[in-house]
Amino acid sequence: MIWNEARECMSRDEMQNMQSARLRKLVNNVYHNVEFYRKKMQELGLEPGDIKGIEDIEKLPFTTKNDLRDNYPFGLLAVPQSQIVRVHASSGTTGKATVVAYTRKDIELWQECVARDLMMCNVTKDDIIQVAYGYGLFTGGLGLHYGAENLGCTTVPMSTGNTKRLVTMMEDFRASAIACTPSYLLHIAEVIQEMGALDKLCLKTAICGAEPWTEKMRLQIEEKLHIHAHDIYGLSEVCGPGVACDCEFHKGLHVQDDHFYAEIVDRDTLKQVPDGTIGELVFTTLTKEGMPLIRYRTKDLTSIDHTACECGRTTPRISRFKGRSDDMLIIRGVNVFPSQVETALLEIAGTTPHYLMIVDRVNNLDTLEVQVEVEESFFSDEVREMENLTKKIAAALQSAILIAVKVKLVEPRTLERSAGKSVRVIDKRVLDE
Ligand code: DLL
Repeated sequence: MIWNEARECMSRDEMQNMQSARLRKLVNNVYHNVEFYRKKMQELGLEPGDIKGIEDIEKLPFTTKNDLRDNYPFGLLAVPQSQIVRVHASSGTTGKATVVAYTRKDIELWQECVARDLMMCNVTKDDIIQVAYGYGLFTGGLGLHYGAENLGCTTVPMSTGNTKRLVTMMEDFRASAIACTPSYLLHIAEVIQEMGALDKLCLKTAICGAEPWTEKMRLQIEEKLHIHAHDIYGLSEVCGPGVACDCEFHKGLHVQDDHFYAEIVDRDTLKQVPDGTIGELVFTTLTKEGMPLIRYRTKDLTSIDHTACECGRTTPRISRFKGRSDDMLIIRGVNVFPSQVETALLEIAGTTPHYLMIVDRVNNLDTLEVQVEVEESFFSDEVREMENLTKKIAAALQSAILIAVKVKLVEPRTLERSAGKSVRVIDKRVLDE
């Protein structure tokens, strides 16, 4: 079953009963099969029988990325390695990769979650979908691929790179959906424009995720390509894409919470916060077999809403991501998120969503330069016009992030494009250390 009305439209009480039963089973399983969790629970004086239902989840210890690294590669398996049929890994910028391992049932569960998400985006078996996330250790390509096949879509494993060929095939195959990072889709849109292909395409839906993006950028993609764009979220540690996705109402991302139990906790106290309050997203994988995780701290910042959605689903919704707590820059003591810069830029006519923030330290003072690509028509020889635009952007950024910013306008298509996750920040302060 894919559109799982029984699960996605359950009453909260019914869902909590199911989650409680699953949590009890999970805790019992990890206590007996994963030494790391047994030790952590023993340190807290906890036994499996102390966890009676989902309301007891706060008693359980957290798991962090460092715990995964310390147990690299297979120290957190809850089953013998012979039952593992697939491994993925995310590289990370420091230290060892974090590895995730799946049993056959885990892969089936993952496929079902991605298929449910695609249905949320109104994708059906009649669609032809190009999967343009990277294939390989990254979960994006294979995750979307198996989910789309599970739904019955005609699935084209494009992977990334060779954007012209992608556009040609989009036209020739009459592809109606594409799955890729939002920044790559913006680049694809530029190539479509260069090739004069827009009117020849049948594209109607994009399923974008794997990196933070703003609602404004989503609307801009919809407008440029005349399509519906959806936000899909996931992380390899929990399974990959398919953990949450937004429906046609775009009022938050529905979490598949029969499998992934979401909590939002205060970043300092690590206590749960009420609905609507921003905090760190924490997941417990209720049904995974190979490498189940308890209270995994994602570092992603969002809030949760347990009210039913206009689409009829009762699954909780998490708000569009504000960023990651570790993406947050502290510049001259002020917290700055790249998403604030993106939102401010997209308000100003003539700018594009292609920008790069360069943070440096000169004479012990932090500096921020924001390079912004401007539209062709605005990049004129009129020095005064350019100066005015520069001043306007600097003022808008200063009021958005509360620190002075040096703005540098750059010509269209000069900032590097990425087919995977985009690079928005170069922090020279860190690199110099
Ligand atoms: O990025 C899985 C994925 C693939 C999601 C394709 C969606 C589509 P990781 O490489 O482990 O897995 O990176 C996970 O990426 O903790 C977030 O910080 C960020 N992220 C993922 N989706 C979104 C999104 C994949 N829709 C990390 N909005 C997560 C904002 C996202 N950030």
